[in-house]
Amino acid sequence: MLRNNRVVLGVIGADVHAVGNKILEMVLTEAGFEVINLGVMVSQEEFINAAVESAAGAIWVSSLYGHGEIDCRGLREKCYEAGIGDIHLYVGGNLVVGKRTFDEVEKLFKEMGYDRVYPPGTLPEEAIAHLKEDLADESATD
Ligand code: B12
Repeated sequence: MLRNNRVVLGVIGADVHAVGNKILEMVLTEAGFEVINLGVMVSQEEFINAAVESAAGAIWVSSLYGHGEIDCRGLREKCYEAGIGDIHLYVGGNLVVGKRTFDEVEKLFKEMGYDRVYPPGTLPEEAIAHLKEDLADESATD
């Protein structure tokens, strides 16, 4: 049994790329998750407030326009401050601009406290399988 099937979803910062967000909402919903979709141009505070209010098991952050490193930094710290430090934080999209390998990008975002980091072109189903594993592991240790 999964402890919690609620996922807060949104596109962080001043980013207006809306299509992937809609697709993620649809695929997560079809997979049986309850999605709290904050849409585009979402601040860190809005992610945190929605996760606290809904007692979500995970936050899925998208960043498509290249400013992910700035926009995403500090979200884990804000989770701790809000008392949800152990929530699963996933991030995906076009996270940085310039020539960096995905290994470098993944390392950077993991150091910022993200549990899972996805490159452009990731199929949502892949991340959904990870989410199911992560939430199932958690309920096994409850
Ligand atoms: C359409 C588009 C726009 C439209 C957006 C309209 C709208 N309201 O949606 C407009 C014209 C407004 C736009 C503007 C800009 N854009 Co634009 N845009 C695109 C374009 C052509 C398609 C985006 C799209 O819809 N893709 C289809 C969806 C289905 O894919 P997706 O968004 O990647 O999402 C999927 C995956 O990434 C993944 N995913 C996403 N998030 C997450 C999160 C998790 C947890 C997981 C598991 C998976 C996941 O799953 C999603 C579903 O399959 C892309 C190029 C491209 N081919 O991707 C550029 C692109 C994203 N844009 C880009 C840029 C630079 C900009 C601008 C900065 C341009 C400018 N100088 O003004 C502005 C930024 C405006 C802003 N404030 O956001 C760059 C980003 C570069 C980077 N980050 O490396 C791209 C890649 C173009 C390029 N090659 O340079 N853009």
